[in-house]
Amino acid sequence: MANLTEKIIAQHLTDGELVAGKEIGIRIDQTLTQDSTGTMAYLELEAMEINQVKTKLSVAYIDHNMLQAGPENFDDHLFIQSAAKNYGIWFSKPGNGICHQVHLERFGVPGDTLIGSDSHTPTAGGLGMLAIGAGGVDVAAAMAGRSYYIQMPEVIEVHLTGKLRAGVSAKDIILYVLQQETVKGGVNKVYEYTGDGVGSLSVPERATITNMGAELGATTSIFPSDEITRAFLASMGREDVYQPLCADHDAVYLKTIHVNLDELVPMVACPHSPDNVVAVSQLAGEVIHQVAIGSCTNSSYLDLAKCAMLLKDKKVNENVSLVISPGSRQILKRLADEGLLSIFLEAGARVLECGCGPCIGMGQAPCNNGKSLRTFNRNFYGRSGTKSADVYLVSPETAVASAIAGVITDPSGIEAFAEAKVPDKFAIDDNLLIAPNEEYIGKTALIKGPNIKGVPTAMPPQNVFCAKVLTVLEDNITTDHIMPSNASLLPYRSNIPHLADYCLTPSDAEFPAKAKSNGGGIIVAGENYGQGSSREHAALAPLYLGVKAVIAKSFARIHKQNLVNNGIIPLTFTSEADYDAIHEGDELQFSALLEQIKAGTVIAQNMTTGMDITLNIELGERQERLLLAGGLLTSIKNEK
Ligand code: MIC
Ligand code: SF4
Repeated sequence: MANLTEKIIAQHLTDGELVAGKEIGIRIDQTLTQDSTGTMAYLELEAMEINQVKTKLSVAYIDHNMLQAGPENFDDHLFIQSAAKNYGIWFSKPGNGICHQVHLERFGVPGDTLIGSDSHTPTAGGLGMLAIGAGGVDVAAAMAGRSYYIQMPEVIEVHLTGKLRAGVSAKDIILYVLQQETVKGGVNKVYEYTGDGVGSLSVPERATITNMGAELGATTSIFPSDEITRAFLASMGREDVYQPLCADHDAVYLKTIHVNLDELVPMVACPHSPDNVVAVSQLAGEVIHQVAIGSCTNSSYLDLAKCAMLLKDKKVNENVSLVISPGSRQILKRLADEGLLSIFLEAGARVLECGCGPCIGMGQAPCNNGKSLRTFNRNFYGRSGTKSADVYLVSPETAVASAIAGVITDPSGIEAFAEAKVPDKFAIDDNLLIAPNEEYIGKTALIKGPNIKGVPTAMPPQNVFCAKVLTVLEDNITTDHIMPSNASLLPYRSNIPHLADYCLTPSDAEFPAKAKSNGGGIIVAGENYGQGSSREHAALAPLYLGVKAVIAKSFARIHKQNLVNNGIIPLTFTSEADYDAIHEGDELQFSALLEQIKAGTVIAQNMTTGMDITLNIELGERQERLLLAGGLLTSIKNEK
């Protein structure tokens, strides 16, 4: 009576038991990194002093930092390439495509485990993989052959029945689930998709859904591996890795969410949160300035072919800028071979590189007060590069229909999309993939440009200390708030001293200055602190600034682990009402902290108000050991 998640975890279990809430270790078959988290991950791997990766397969992608406005990004690419060569890792050159799309096409294996230094790694759940996003140092540790640790998740069933109607898309399914579950509903949960509706969705459509499961805060999302999976793998020339996988018929779930695809309508996530979802029809007629189609959520061949079908013999509205970024070169080539690229060009679309591009603010920032419709997964405040812009997340169908009309348009009932078909066979394009070569493994010097600085060293927590509350933040603070990413900051992902000057500035412009003048301190926040990206920079920059602890109502999963990995203490309020009892500038005194961490309850004496605040620290045994040792890297170094 096991569900699919339990089956794959049971096959990979190295530590612990399959009891929800308990910390477990799992063997990792595959890893992926991308460039904006990869520079740190490979510096950390270097510090682990191994000769060669111990996984079945590891891939280093370049897809985020593709704008080369100075030498920094290219220098980082060369560093990652040299690390890939030295450690026996596949290297996907810039221009080859977005890590999650390429991984699905060229490497994903049903039933295997994958961790990636990117929060959207669960995309590969569309193929029946157990794929989880993690901080760079966790991915480095997995490459070094160590187990990956998570809290054994609870599993939620999403039961799909019926079939999507014309103009309604896989994206609308996940937007609907987000509306129900919210951005914090999935913390330490896995969403497992079942029901006869699953059979009507191709692998890239399933991957759209598992991709955006990251926005639920989920550990991952997963689809069964079935004949559709076999057909997808066959189209990629990889049928040999297929195996059928599904939950037992009497599998047990925490709860079931029912989605009737026959009744679903096009949905849109409004600014500034992916769970701020309403029906597209409610916004119909709103004037827009930009439409962007792409990102790891919606850049498959099918997504783009659907758009081309509607654009045929039509023009993009004169007041709209339409940009397209295909998910991989293979997709771009197929669009070109089939004449679909010409449709985009003739309609007036701008075709960008195969990469993350506008999704991570690498170009295409909207105009001031602009309304931008995007097929992406995140619309956090300021992420587009324009603070006054409003970003709406939609399906490719809604995006393209709106680009033509110049206003938000409900694509329900448009039959033209159905002319797009998933191909039986792709012409494989591995030109920009470099395979590991035994000849260079363990013998290649790492090339480090001048912008590549070291990894800040975390220290074990002090038993007694007093520190100032530097800032008090609201609920749902994202990692984009903590460590903003845009075209000017992304080139510094390997330069923490530089990045630290921007830490938390979208929420509190004075934060870096306050942290520096106080010699560090404490962050206080509301619920779901650290949601969003896997970037460990959101812990490394605070570490560099001397942040010792974060006290929040609750934490997002990856960020909490990133804090522990970097020796920053993640504390939660025993009574949420105490959030109101701490103010910026208050002095908090901790006494006998080490014993209290072990006991799971920490007392902070508010020296400014005279009040004692009881805090929880919820860590698995291994997490506790790591924290007390001063983080993962320090603990690995100590072992040596
Ligand atoms: C994102 O979508 O926010 C990113 C950029 O892909 C991040 C990784 C990063 O910050 O480098 C993610 O999702 O983990
Ligand atoms: Fe790239 Fe955007 Fe996907 Fe992150 S969410 S991996 S930035 S495309």
